Amino acid sequence: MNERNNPNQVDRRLLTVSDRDIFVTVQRALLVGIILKNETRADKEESLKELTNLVKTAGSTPYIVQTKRVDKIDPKTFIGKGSIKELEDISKSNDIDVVIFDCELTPNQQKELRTIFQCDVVDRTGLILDIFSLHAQSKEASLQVELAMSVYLKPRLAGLGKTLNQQGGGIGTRGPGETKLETDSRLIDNRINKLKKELKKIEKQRNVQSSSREKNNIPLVSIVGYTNAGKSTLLKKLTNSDAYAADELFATVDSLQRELRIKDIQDPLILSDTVGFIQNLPTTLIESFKSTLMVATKADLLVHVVDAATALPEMHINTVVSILKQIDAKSNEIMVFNKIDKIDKATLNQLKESYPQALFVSSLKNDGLDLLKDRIAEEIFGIVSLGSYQINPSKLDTVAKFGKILNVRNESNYLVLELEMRDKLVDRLLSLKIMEKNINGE
Ligand SMILES: Nc1nc2c(ncn2[C@@H]2O[C@H](COP(=O)(O)OP(=O)(O)OP(=O)(O)O)[C@@H](O)[C@H]2O)c(=O)[nH]1
Ligand SMILES: [Mg+2]
Repeated sequence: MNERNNPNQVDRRLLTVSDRDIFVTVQRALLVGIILKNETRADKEESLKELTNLVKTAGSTPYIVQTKRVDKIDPKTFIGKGSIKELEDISKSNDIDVVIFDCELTPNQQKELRTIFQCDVVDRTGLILDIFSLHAQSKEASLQVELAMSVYLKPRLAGLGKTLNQQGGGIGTRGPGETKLETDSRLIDNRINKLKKELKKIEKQRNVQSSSREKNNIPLVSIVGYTNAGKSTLLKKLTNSDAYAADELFATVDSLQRELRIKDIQDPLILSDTVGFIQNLPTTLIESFKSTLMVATKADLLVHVVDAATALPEMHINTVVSILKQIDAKSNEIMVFNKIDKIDKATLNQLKESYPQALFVSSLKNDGLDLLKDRIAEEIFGIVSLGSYQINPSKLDTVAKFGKILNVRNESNYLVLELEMRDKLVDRLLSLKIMEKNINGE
């Protein structure tokens, strides 16, 4: 299992995307949900619940949760004067370390609110970036997060660089892993360019690997879905391998590939796990993680995992569909509702009625996974059908690897085979001229 820093450790208590340097054992967070014009409290409930989980994953304590209605966004402070006064009082009397807004703040709004509250102020994007930075394991993911954070921080640090450098580290200056984030805005551009170059190099290596997979006709199946849906657990169970799974948001920020073997098929498949999606996933992250997300774009098949136990499956599905569109991933998709062990029969039946094409599994309990494997095989290799084909005798072993030979008849210089084989494998062997249709129709 991957080593993961324990967010409960003292030195893990700080949000990285900030320009302050406060050391506290447990960051007490005040969470602010925002209801915009034309939105209802119910609309925002799930988002706020998600924000609470994000804050916990980042290692802070969601101490107080407030919801504010914003009919007209104040360009200077986002929320109106009355709300500011209220939050300021709450923040001071409860010794709040960080105020976290469930929306995107402009750099100026963030700066202004920070001055008013006299504590750290972070928006949803900053919080998500922070979690990505805690969870990045591979070199590529670390560089991608650092790039996203640098792009995010650049306008936020304008004019603050000198002061920060003098403070010498801490929040906002710590990047993923051991990297120290550049805080001098004059130097950020150089760093951004360097990161982009390094990532291009890694992307090139990745392209070499993927073209060798393509040359060898090894199909790629990519698991996609909302964060915490159970993607890594599913990959682990399907391939009997190790993948880090945890009840955290964005537990996986790297892409992981494993070989998947399907009964009766000699050809392996590559199954890939990847970073989860969330509503309002920061565009800077999508940009920076493009090469990781390419795995979904290049896939021959997408396995879209949905948490069956979530309150809003439709919202999760729509979010995933819209991000897949953004990254131009348009392969066929199997929708898989996971965690059915957590829901009652009535809910399960309701989901089955609403999504008749979907599969319903519990990765944890190994329930429904064989059916899923069959469906993957069907999508990739087609259905099994019976046929009669002619081959050169030297090709018998090769053909036997792809299907079940029921009968062999020896003709003067060729063999006639009766065989059961999946459609797409038949097409492949025909196009490679390894076998041809038995024209006598026997
Ligand atoms: N009850 C139940 N829990 C599950 C099931 N599958 C996964 N989980 C749990 O759900 C949590 C998230 O699982 P992961 O596999 O890490 O989810 P993920 O989609 O990879 O999440 P991210 O990488 O964070 O996007 C873990 O605590 C798993 O143990 C399931 O079928 N049933
Ligand atoms: Mg995962």
